[in-house]
Amino acid sequence: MLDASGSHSYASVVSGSIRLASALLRGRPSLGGERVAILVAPGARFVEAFFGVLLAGGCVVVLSPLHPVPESRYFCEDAEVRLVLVSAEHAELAGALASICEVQALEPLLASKEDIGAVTAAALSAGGDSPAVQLYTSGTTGKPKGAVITHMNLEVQQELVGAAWGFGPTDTLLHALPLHHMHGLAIALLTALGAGATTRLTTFDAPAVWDAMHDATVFMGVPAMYHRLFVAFDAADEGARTRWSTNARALRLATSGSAALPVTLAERWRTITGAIPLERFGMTEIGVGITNRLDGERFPGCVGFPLPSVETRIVGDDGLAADTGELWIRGPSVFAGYHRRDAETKSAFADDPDGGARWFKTGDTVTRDGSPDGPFKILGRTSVDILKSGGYKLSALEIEEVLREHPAVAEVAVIGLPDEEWGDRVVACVVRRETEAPCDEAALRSFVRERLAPYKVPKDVLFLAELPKNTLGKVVKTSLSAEIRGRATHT
Ligand code: MLC
Ligand code: AMP
Repeated sequence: MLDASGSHSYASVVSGSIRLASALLRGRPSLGGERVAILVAPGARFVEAFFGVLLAGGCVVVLSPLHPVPESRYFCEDAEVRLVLVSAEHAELAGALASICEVQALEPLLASKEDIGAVTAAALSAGGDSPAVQLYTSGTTGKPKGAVITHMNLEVQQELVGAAWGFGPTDTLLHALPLHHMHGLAIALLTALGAGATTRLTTFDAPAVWDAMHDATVFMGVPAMYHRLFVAFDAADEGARTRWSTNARALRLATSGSAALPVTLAERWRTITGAIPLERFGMTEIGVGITNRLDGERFPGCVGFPLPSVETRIVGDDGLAADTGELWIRGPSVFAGYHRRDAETKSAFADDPDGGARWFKTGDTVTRDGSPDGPFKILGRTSVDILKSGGYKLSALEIEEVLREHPAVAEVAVIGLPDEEWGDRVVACVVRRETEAPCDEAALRSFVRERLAPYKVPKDVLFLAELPKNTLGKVVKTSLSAEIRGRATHT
């Protein structure tokens, strides 16, 4: 493993994890699925913290420094976290969580004494269907939900994705994805670790990523990263462009996921490297479900074919199988459910009409390109309230809820407008309350920024006299989007 502090062997990372697990157990047989939050910068210490909690029988909740305190508090409270492990660089951030849970510095625990016997017993009692990770994902009900991912889910993912993409010990994965989501954590990091590959963990910076490709074999990104790479490429001098394209051509694999990769971006990558990125479809709740083939034809604008053991069904509005409709998925990589949200877990699944295992309803509208056996094509979300900005799933309702707390906001509707850089550009349409002192776009954006991650802050706030509503008084977001897009084309 390569990080800002240097190179770390598997043996040293495993040993750090065992020392942490020994310290966490403190004489207990196992943490028994207890949620332990980690707030650690990308690097070997993150991996030690992650596996240390798992080895002790705990379930990891990954916190991010991107989240302001109210959001991190929400994750800890919702997950019933009792302990947060924090690395030195984030000590100040974690201080604010000390009133709701115990906060411990990670580094001294990583230096504890190894108790192999206790750790082995705890690790053996975990695994299978016990919870390994709780990842927060936005839904159609306001606040993010904790998706409980089991050890078995992770194992299956690691094996399926590793095999499908030909991962092995000679690979070096260039990893610049955030670690608090499925893509960075499991699809990228765990796949590489499972295959015994080298992982270079870093934060995303386009020129640095182009440079770091020189000793990598695999790069995984979201479309917004490819967009940024091209912006940096166009701004670079001839020498850098030649070097960067040589680096990128030498990669054996570049993948894209978490949002639709516009064909223009795919083709731009082809111009620079000779091939389009390998696009695949995934979700927090299922990991990667569908992927273009490593060695087969890659279909621009399509996400390919289900991985082995992943079963799919396309379902129309009438609940019957259809050519175009909602994608349902089932298989061993599908998550266990949302933490302490039985009703939402129940409504996320559908019974099988033939009496088989239940299906997970993805909320994505899909079809198969060309023929019923053709590659899957994602056509969009079934709900207008779920947005994808730069690969992050956002709930329009969560952002609206926050804006509604502002005294000058009488009504608000958050929509996603198509955007080359972000996929969905988050726009808040606000009707101001007449009685309050006037408030402007900057004030509302900073109001949201204090409460939610920066990537959830609306890029634009538009002040309108009224919002279009149906006869039941509900805002018609499709009309609102059309109206705003119409305005943009006429100005
Ligand atoms: C950053 N900003 C964003 C944003 N990322 N705004 C909207 N959407 C985003 N995704 C904002 C910043 O807050 C800042 O705002 C401004 O844009 C410039 O920020 P930056 O510092 O230049 O951005 P950067 O940190 O470089 O982030 C860009 C990015 C990042 C593309 C690297 O968004 C990213 O890491 N995306 C990956 C998300 C991801 O991993 N999703 C996986 C979900 S799992 P301001 O106002 O302060 O200037 C999943 C399953 C699956 O989907 O299938 O994979
Ligand atoms: P998340 O909840 O953050 O895991 O996001 C999952 C969602 O990302 C899916 O339901 C899709 O809407 C979207 N998604 C992931 N991969 C792709 C892709 N290749 N093309 C289009 N949408 C995608």
